[in-house]
Amino acid sequence: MKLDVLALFPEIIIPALQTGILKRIQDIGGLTINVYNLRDWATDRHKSVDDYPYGGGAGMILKPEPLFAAVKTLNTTSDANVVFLTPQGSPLTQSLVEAMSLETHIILICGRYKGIDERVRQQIVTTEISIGDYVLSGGEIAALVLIDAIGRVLPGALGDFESAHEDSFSQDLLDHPHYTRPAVYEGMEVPQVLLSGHHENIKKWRQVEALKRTAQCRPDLLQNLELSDEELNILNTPKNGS
Ligand code: 6GU
Repeated sequence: MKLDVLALFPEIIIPALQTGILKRIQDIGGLTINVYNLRDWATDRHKSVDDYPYGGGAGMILKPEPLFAAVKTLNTTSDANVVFLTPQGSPLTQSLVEAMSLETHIILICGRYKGIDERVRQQIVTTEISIGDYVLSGGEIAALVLIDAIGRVLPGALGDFESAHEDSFSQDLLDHPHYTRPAVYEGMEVPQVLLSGHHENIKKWRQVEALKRTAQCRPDLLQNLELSDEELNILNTPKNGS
């Protein structure tokens, strides 16, 4: 996969791409990331990328010319998914991340200021994504969130032991609790079943805990699920539904 990023502050993004799993996936050739400064496509002698909004009001708007020119340069085969990161976009979810991880060329446009000229949205943007219901000062951090989420599900990014299949959300539930040594820490014990070596029981315990935790912390996630009678039973049993 190739990822081109258009940003006004590339320096926010570049260092994060050189660490951990994002570095590994690039090193093994699973992902090529280029970060560009939108200002390089500015057309006037002041290198301006923004201008005042027609009709007045507070805040500046990203001008159309640099964005049209940049996307024309980068989208050579005209088949890229041109993604605009904006609080007005569709919410980013793990299923959207997984769908995007199958694409071959993504261009990320990081917004700044009040927004972008509507003609850019209509003519060249193919997908609009928000990373949550709050406002960031720019799309760079949102782009990093998206790049990280995509990068880690690409083949080879995670080792066998950290496989993405067991992630939180991989079965539309939050993750179950985890424990490591010692078995007793300051009087607090690790649940006995995890020490039992009984794989079936451990699996069952984890499923129950994931379900309970989801019911407690994110009941909204359960609305979208078809729960089995057994699962409903677990949630309706007072000792479980704690
Ligand atoms: Cl993608 N951009 C900005 N500026 N703010 C956001 C966002 C994106 N997603 C949530 N808030």
